[in-house]
Amino acid sequence: QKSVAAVPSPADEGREEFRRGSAVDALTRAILDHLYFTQARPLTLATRNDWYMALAYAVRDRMLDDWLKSLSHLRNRELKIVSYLSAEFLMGPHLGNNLVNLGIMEPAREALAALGQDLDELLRQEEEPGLGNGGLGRLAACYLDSLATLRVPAIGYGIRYEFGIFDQEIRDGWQAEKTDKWLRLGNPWEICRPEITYEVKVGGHTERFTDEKGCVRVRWVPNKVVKGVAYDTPVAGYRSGVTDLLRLWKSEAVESFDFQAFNVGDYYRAVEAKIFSETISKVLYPNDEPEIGKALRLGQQYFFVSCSLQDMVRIHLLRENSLDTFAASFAVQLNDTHPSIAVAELMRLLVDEHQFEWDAAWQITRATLAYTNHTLLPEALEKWPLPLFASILPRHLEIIYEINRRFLDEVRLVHQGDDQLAARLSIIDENGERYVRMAHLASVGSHAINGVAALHTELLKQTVLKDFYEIHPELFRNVTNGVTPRRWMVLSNPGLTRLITERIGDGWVTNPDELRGLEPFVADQTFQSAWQKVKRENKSVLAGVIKARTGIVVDPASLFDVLVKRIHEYKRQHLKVLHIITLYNRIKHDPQADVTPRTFIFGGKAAPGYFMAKLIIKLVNSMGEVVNSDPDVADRLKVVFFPDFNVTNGQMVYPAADLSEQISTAGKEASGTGNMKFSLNGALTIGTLDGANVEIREEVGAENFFLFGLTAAEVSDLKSGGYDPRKWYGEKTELREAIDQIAGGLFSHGDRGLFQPLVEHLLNRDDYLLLADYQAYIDCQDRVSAAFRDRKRWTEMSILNVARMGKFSSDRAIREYCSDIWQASPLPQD
Ligand code: Z57
Repeated sequence: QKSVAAVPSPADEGREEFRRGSAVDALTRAILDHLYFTQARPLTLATRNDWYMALAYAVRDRMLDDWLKSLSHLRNRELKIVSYLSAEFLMGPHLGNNLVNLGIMEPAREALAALGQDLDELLRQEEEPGLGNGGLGRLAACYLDSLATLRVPAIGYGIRYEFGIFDQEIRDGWQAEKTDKWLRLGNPWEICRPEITYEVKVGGHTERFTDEKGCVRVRWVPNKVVKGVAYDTPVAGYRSGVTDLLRLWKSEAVESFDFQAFNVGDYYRAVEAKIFSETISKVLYPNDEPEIGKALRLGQQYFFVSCSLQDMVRIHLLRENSLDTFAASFAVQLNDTHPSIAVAELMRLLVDEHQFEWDAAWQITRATLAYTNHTLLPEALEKWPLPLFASILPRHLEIIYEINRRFLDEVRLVHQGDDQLAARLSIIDENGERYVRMAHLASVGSHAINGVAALHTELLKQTVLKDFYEIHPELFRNVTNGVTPRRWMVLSNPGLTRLITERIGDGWVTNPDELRGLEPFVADQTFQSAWQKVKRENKSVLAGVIKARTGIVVDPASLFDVLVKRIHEYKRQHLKVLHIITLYNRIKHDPQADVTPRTFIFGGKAAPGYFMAKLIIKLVNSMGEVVNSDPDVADRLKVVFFPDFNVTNGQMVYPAADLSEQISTAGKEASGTGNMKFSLNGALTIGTLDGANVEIREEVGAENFFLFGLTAAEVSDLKSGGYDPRKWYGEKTELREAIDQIAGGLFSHGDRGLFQPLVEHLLNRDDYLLLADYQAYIDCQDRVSAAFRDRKRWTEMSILNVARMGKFSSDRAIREYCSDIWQASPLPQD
């Protein structure tokens, strides 16, 4: 092996050659070269990881042409850059996705086969970058895929956590958390940019001084300074010729700061400062809702926002010599309130560092920023205790006070005498202990505020942001979430992809409204059998994985009834448990009972500090043990808790589902995106009128969707009338029996204490109205069982679900953001 790495020549001739016939040869050569020159391994000693790395580098090389071309557009002042600020990017494994988007899956498979390697095995070798908790982080990843596919210049900015979301193990039925060491074997997809670094100040105090022009200015004297270093990952569009950028910041010590301390002999302090610096990007907070008062979390948010805005300022100044036109260069989207400190930081950069007048700076800030809200749960709205905020970001607190003063003055001018209104709108919560309300900061500092599903946006306007909506209705938009069909169909469900493409061509991958072209085949016998065969094969594959990971044997002919998502009481995993216990009891009461065989598959992580969520996991496993081992059940019901639900596992689960469980209390789930992944893969949904379920049902047709439960309006009426769960408990026999069994120790070897907190919660509070929705859910599940027995009808419904899901592509969502919020356009084709 003497040749240099076989990189496709940047010359067009080389790319054409590579894209056509000799792609396989070129890949073979490239893999061998990387094995030798990058991994420094002779063939005889190469491990599976060596092969994976060699392949990954060979694939990355093939992204460089488009990437470097796209990066050069960042300097083109005509093009607006979308900047997606997110504390989480749940990208999932890169290799498979890049092979799909570059269109080289088959050449890669062939090249490896000739080398005696199995592509699927190498795909499994990648440790996914789990830099997110759940829906919000995964949405950011889908949006990057769509931005690149739609040729929109974009940068995703976030944090390069050294440890992402923990790996979940199940021990004795309980969740155990294991540190996610995703960088252990190296990360071939990122490129460190040691020259792209910014300093970020922390703590200290502010001082006033008079500048050379005689103006009073503010100086922030921090007590710590840290450095952010850029790590870049290319994000290839689906055969679009554009590759966008994911730029994540790693925190490091600032050499100069260290050095000072070292000079005065304070070695220990210097090391301490280094440790503090490196702590900032150390670990992802594993909660799907905020922990208030965690200084490090605020430090993380400010750290990545400051690095990102400084980077945007640098890029803008490569295009223009003044920051006046900053808003024409960048559209900055705030993914929830986590990056909302950007409002104050952009003001600080403009006013303190670039000598802007307040009003001009404010105009630029609002024109640049827009805010997406992802939750209505009051406990999930971020707020920071004032003293904590002041100790970390003293200058920002002053700026926020000034923003707030001017904002409330305007409010008072228009709504004279309404002091209540001003107090409700204030960025500072003054009811008792004082807090900075981040959703208010984000709303005041943005030119657009959006919810993530139609119902969610309506409820936002009526509840958490009601006062903002009333004074500025023109700021509000809805952009219903979407997911990328590249990862969630083409990559994860090749069988279905092949079948669909045989019938209607492959245009649907970028234009999923073309899936409607499947409708003429709904009743077609041959097509139906092929459809069933694909689903059956996906179920068999999953059954194999379930056996390997849990030891439980499941029957691929049974109805795969799946509930996978973060564990949270509002998502009501325990309502599903009540359903399973009910079916179990029906069998126990009548061993001949006609129960449709089902496999119940649960998956999801609980926040490590969320006791009730962890208890729900234990309940699923304990109940499962009893049901699975009862001879009376005779394998008609099987309960599986699939450990460590993440993107990789999701790619196996969604394609194998018959039934998608979307059973949150109406009004609580902002959108949901798992609901879309299931339906796109031919699962039917049982769900409440919550989040995007409402729109999914509208699209697929009410007759192809199993609806149950209270509406959001009924939920709030019921609650305001004084909800008493005991009433339902008293009236519903099957419900009472199930709850009594949990309380009585049937699933805990007689221990009545174990699930008592859960039972007590249900009977005395039941915040999420499980008891009120129980009967409707059970009845609806009986309809599901009946429907599943009519195979032909079920298959038709499944096909229609896929055919009508086009709306839920993230491409559609991104087009809406581009036109309604960002005013951003695609790069012209070259
Ligand atoms: C998160 O994953 C979501 C909302 C949050 O406030 C936080 Br913090 C994390 C989720 C919503 O719960 C889903 O309903 C929604 O689909 C998703 O964000 C993406 O919008």
